[in-house]
Amino acid sequence: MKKQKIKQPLTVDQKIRRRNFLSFGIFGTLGAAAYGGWKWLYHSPKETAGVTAGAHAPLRRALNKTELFFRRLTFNESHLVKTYPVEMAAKTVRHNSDIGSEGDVNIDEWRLKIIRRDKSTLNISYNEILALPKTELVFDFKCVEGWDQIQHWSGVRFNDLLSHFELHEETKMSYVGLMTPDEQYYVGLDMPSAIHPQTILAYEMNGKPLPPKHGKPLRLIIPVKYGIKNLKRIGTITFSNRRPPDYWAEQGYDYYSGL
Ligand SMILES: Nc1nc2c(c(=O)[nH]1)N[C@H]1C(S)=C(S)[C@@H](COP(=O)(O)O)O[C@H]1N2
Ligand SMILES: [Mo]
Repeated sequence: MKKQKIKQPLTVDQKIRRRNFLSFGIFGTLGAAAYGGWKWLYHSPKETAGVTAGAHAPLRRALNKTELFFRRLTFNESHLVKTYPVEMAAKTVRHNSDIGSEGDVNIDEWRLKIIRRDKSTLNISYNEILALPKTELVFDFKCVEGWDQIQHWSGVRFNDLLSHFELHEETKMSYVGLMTPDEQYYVGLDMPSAIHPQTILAYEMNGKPLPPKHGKPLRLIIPVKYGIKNLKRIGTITFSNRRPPDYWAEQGYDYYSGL
């Protein structure tokens, strides 16, 4: 008679060994895949330094897609940033870097230069800006370096300035570029953020004309963005359908820098 092999139920030890084998197999494979992916990204070419810099090209492609996704999902012109009663505004306003806005400036000689779509330019004096409708804003200013402060700014809403000077064709473009008079500091903004109702060209801080270190005579205040985009001492404004140069994006910071 042939001996029949009876299938025995697995012992506890066998079960454990089998499960260990399976888990190590699965985690090992996932780990190897993750390592392979990381190595691929690590060795992938860096993006060509231009408007943005410092990231590996595939990562930048992913970042750009993520930016568009969140812009479409979360940005809404009618959504306002939280504002505060004026008494809550800091009396001693924090100060950060002064690239392109060091020292003083002569207000009588200063002009805001706006380059229209057709390349013709507008040269606007300080007094012409003061004559436009005034908007006040008390909000929590946030710097990427990790500080924030409730501050009080006033000036002309950027959108009001655009309508006053009939820059309708320009608002149909995708981006706005701002530069200091010496072109040492420059930022690029997407049009929806630029024409947001709380984006202002400020000439006052705590009800007084801007001191030189806070952007005399005119600075950008854009609460939907981090501090880096709030350019001090505006010299020139341009419009384009391609992203304008941006000082910090060239150093590897996020181009959009939205909140
Ligand atoms: N011209 C110019 N504007 C600038 C900067 C700069 O270095 N130069 N720094 C930016 C940064 S990083 C921040 S946080 C704010 C700080 O503004 P404040 O100095 O008025 O606090 O200005 C922004 N605008
Ligand atoms: Mo900043």
